[in-house]
Amino acid sequence: MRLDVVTIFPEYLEPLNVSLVGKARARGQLDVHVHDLRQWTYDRHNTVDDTPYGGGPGMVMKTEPWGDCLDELLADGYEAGVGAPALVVPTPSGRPFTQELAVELSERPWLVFTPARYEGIDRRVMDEYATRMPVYEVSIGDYVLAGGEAAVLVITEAVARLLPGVLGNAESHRDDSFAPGAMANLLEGPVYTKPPEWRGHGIPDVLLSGHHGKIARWRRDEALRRTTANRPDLIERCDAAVFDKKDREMLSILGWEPEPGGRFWRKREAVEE
Ligand code: JDK
Repeated sequence: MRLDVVTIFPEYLEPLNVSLVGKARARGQLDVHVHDLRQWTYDRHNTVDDTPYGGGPGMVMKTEPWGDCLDELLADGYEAGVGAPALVVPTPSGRPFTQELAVELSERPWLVFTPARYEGIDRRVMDEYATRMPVYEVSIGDYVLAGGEAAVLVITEAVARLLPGVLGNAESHRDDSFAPGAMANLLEGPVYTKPPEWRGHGIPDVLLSGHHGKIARWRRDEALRRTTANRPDLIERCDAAVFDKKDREMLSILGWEPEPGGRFWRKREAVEE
């Protein structure tokens, strides 16, 4: 897979040389090109921003450097025969970045990222490139970053680990918690390793029992417990059909009640407010 990143802070993308993504690059599984947008400015001050039409606070990134840069690198990739590009634009107003979208992006041969600064990029740039290729405007979460670079690192890491041969067998992602079509999208429970006793904290006995059925049940109960505490929306969203008899027992203990509609509902206890 080829990745191009266009930014005014190329050094912000240095983490792409480290760990999983860095190794995928070194192995030739990822072909990453980071570009400095200011190379496509032609004035003395390398201007990339200007004041917003209609007024208001902040500055907006100008069309011309983005257009000239993207035209050049798209021509370069087409010449190299990379395949169909897609544009990925981090923005707080984008569609949520999910595991499902990570899977979709991982199936494309070529992603071009345009992390912006200031208040974002003049709309006409996305309108122009949307006539030539898929444009994904994505948000990595409901908080406001100072720019799109950190979002590119997040998206790249989530996508790269899905590429064939990037993750070893030991860390296979077949049962990722958020994998689309997972039996139920539950959070994972806690994990433990040696030593068996640390600062007075032991390991739950069941994990030392060697009883695989009981271990699987315990893990599932812990997953239900954690999901209830941290992401009750994931339980509310589940079709009740994904829960077996033992799940239902645990859900009942956790305060969930089955609804006629085939979902679970939990009255929030006053003590949690
Ligand atoms: C790319 C610039 C900063 C700051 C306007 C937005 C409501 C108005 C942009 N998931 C996520 N969070 N943040 C980003 C992201 C921020 C970016 C850029 C991505 C480029 N910024 C910025 C303020 C605004 N403001 C919130 C009020 C827009 C992605």
